[in-house]
Amino acid sequence: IKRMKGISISRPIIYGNSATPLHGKKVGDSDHTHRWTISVRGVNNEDISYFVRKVAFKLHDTYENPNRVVEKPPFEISETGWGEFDIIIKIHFNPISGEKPLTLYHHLKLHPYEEDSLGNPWPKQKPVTSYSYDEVVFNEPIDTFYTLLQEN
Ligand code: SLL
Repeated sequence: IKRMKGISISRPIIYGNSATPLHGKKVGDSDHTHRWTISVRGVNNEDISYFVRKVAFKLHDTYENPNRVVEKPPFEISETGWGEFDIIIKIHFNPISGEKPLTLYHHLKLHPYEEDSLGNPWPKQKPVTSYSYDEVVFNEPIDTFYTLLQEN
């Protein structure tokens, strides 16, 4: 294998969650109040599966099977629940990259601020969202991986 000395290449990703209230609709016999989705995706929903092999989401231990692994896009998990907590996101890259997995943290957000940006109360059906933008930087990438990144 040949690494590209002195070269860095990066790819943007967006990760985070959206959430909507259940408004009293019962999910089984649970006390869940919200439906939410946590996701890792490309900018403008660009397919990231050429460099992302799989994504592992570690949920709060109150969830059944809190370790959720998504092997193909969309890299997301949808659930219902009642509380906010930190989700550990582990991104595994295409094996040809030789890269170690990248760990990210996201605080699941269910509740809006009191008002929207115009000072109006948050509309009851408007999803609450919390997303972060990040650049995944590959330092001295393996040459074949570098080529793959550039071709996509
Ligand atoms: C804490 N913020 O840190 C709280 C934990 C956990 C949320 C919130 C349970 C889902 C289920 C759920 O919504 N957990 O019943 O499976 O202590």
